[in-house]
Amino acid sequence: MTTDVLKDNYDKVKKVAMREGISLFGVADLEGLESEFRISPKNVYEGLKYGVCMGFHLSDRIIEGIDDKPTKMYLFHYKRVNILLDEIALRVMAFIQNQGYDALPIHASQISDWDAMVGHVSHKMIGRYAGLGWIGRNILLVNPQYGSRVRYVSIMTDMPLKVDGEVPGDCGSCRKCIEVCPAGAIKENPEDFDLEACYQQLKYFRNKENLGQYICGVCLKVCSGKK
Ligand code: B12
Ligand code: SF4
Ligand code: SF4
Repeated sequence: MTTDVLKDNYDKVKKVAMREGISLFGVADLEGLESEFRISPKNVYEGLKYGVCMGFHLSDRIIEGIDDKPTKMYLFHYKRVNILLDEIALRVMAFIQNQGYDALPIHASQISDWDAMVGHVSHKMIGRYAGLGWIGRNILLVNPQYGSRVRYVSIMTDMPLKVDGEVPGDCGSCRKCIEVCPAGAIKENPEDFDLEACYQQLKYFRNKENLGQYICGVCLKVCSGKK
């Protein structure tokens, strides 16, 4: 496969995604990451070597409205953005299939295993290898431009594409999210993140604030990227 074909395919898929309103687009090489997929049977993902990750920059105005807990406006926004991302993924998937290749959409926010609290494939992992950002102290994917205020969706495909690859970046001296997290879940190192504390806080918000969803948004608000 020549680099021209890879770039041409990449440009075509990116154009479709951007036309649909996507803010961030990147492609990851998924070879060697199969152990991270929680999809069965295996033939569903076999041979899909490329991961297309697409991000939607959330409304800064809505995020700015969050103080120490999620707002109703954030709840509605969260739901609509998930629907939009899933629809965009379907359109991009259809485009790829119409070109004669296979494409597997990974839904924006589906939990496939509630006990393990995981989805089929991690968008943060694909996004990281697609050059869209780094894993921050809040363990979210932090994009240099939009910070953590981005929601993602991914597509796995066998369409040969130019790969972006991981780009360097880290939180540096920033510690804003550590200070504001109501659960005290965020630590100096992402590896020490207290997932159980975060989950219990989201459960509290879901019940006490009558949201019906595990959302928070406090660590998104302070992680706004460079402007
Ligand atoms: C289940 C889930 C949750 C669970 C717990 C998740 C968990 N186990 O970590 C709960 C309910 C607690 C939760 C909370 C939140 N979530 Co959530 N969640 C998910 C979901 C559906 C699945 C995540 C999953 O499979 N995790 C399993 C672990 C293994 O993977 P991971 O943590 O995603 O990624 C790690 C590994 O891949 C590893 N890694 C990275 N690269 C590599 C490479 C190799 C080789 C290896 C081995 C590992 C590795 O590091 C990553 C970061 O720690 C995803 C959607 C998706 N499909 O990705 C959204 C998602 C992660 N959530 C998201 C968000 C925004 C939130 C909340 C802010 C809630 C809200 N919307 O207000 C909080 C934030 C909490 C926090 N600080 O992380 C966004 C993150 C966007 C971003 N900018 O990063 C996602 C991607 C949804 C989306 N469509 O955008 N979530
Ligand atoms: S708020 Fe600062 S420390 Fe926290 S994840 Fe974002 S950049 Fe990193
Ligand atoms: S989602 Fe809320 S509770 Fe969880 S780490 Fe972020 S600020 Fe803390």
